[in-house]
Amino acid sequence: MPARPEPTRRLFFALRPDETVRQSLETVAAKRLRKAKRVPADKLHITLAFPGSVTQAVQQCLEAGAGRIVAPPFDLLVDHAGYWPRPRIVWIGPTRIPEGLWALVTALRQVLEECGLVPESRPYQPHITLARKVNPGSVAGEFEPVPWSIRNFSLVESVTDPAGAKYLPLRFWELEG
Ligand code: 2AM
Repeated sequence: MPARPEPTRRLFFALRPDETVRQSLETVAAKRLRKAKRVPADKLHITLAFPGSVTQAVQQCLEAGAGRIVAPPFDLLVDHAGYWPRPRIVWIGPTRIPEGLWALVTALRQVLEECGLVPESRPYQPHITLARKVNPGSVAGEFEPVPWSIRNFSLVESVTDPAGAKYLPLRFWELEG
């Protein structure tokens, strides 16, 4: 009998806003995207690294690696909006990528590699997806920049059910230094 494939979980490392920042991001999204179906407020985040579907052993490796990261807290300013035509995504993000964010993303990419995952070849573009499958016409206007103090990072599981993907935060690690 063929061996059953090992169960996997779809994981990503992310920055998750606290309630105050979440409300500010949601206000921006509501103003910019009056008509489009928006990403729900509790799903707003910045992906740091994307392991994708992994086995339990790889997950353990990723968690151990994340726990060894030594990186300082940092601040960022979400002050820029963009549109990617191919996935038809509207997003917002920081114009300036702080040193601390580079350090964290570089460290996480290294952890993924150490755990045997294919290295990410695309340059890192921090973004908060506000809506998918929308037309460029729905992007309009300036917005009040949102300051965000990053004090920790999370491991999140994306679970797909008939109602769409749910994001379940599994663990978080404090930034210190
Ligand atoms: P998105 O915000 O641009 O959609 C869960 O799916 C999270 O992982 C989402 O934030 C999504 O980014 C990101 N993600 C999905 N597929 C990805 C991939 N192949 N590479 C990097 N990030 C990905």
